[in-house]
Amino acid sequence: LADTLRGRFSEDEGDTLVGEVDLDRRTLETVRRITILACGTSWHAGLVGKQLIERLARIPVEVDLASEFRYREPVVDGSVLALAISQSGETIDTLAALREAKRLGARTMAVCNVLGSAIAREADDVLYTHAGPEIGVASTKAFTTQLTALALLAIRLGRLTGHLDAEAGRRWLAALRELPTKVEKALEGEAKVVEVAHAILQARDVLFLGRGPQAPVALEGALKLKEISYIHAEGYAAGEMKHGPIALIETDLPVVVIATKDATYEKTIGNIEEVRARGGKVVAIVTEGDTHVRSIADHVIEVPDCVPLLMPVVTSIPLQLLAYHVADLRGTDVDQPRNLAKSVTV
Ligand code: F1P
Repeated sequence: LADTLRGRFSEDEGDTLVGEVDLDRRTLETVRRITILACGTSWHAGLVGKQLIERLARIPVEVDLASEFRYREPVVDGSVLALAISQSGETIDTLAALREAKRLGARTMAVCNVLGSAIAREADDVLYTHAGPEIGVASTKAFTTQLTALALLAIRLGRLTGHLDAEAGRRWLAALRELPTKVEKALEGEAKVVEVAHAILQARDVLFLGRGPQAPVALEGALKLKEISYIHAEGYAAGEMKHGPIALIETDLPVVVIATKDATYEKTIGNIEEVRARGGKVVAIVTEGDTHVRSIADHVIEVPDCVPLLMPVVTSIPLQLLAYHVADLRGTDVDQPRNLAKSVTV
């Protein structure tokens, strides 16, 4: 994280991405819409990126599954900025989607971790995450650094569109700079995560719920658990519960709810109560010091507070740790899960 953030600020302007992305006000005037293209974990990062860019820069963003992009007729032209997100920079579906967007006239940009990778080479601009090599197949630090890079991009876009003034830009940057310390603090909660891992070890299914910025984190928490522990897990935006998934809740089903303190807190408490009323076991990820959720959840994992739109960087830490410990206790190979490749190139 610290490497992602290093050297990207110009203090006076509250400006970001200095020397990385060649995107000026004039170029941006032609951009009416951003289309994010990504697969898997990177797609989840894109869903958070959409919320960041729309909030900070007021540019409409759509998030496409890169693996689907070629199979429809996307409305893309020179007014679109196609933003490919890929840890490896080699994912074939993301590369093909980027090429297709380029063919249709879009300006292109990539958020990649691997220097000189195919997607990084072919995009007009690259924002490297500098996360270092990912040892395991499942993306972990790639995800948190993608979120950080997308926040930097959103701040930059906000400054260019004029939606963020210099003071607001500085505040967002200050919040970003605090993230490495908050992540360290979240990692200190590992003992509690191990306890939860023991509690859900025998589960056949696990649900993950989150709202607003935490909805994509719920999807990511579920993906991590399936990828490395092979437990069936599903993530949902909490508001979707009553539209179907609530039928799945039965006695002892573990439901991981991200219930940190933001504007959606009260609504999410409502979901915890719905789960409890049906006998589900609630594992809540909460803001440090929250006593209310502690009184209604079966397990509570605390994380330090920060700006809600940056909070996914912090809340994803206990979920990654949970997947890791469950997998480790079940004896699966956490670095090389069955059937998965680090770069999906076919
Ligand atoms: C995309 C991805 C990863 C996942 C696994 C398979 O990779 O879906 O998110 O963890 O490695 O590929 P990338 O395009 O981000 O490299």
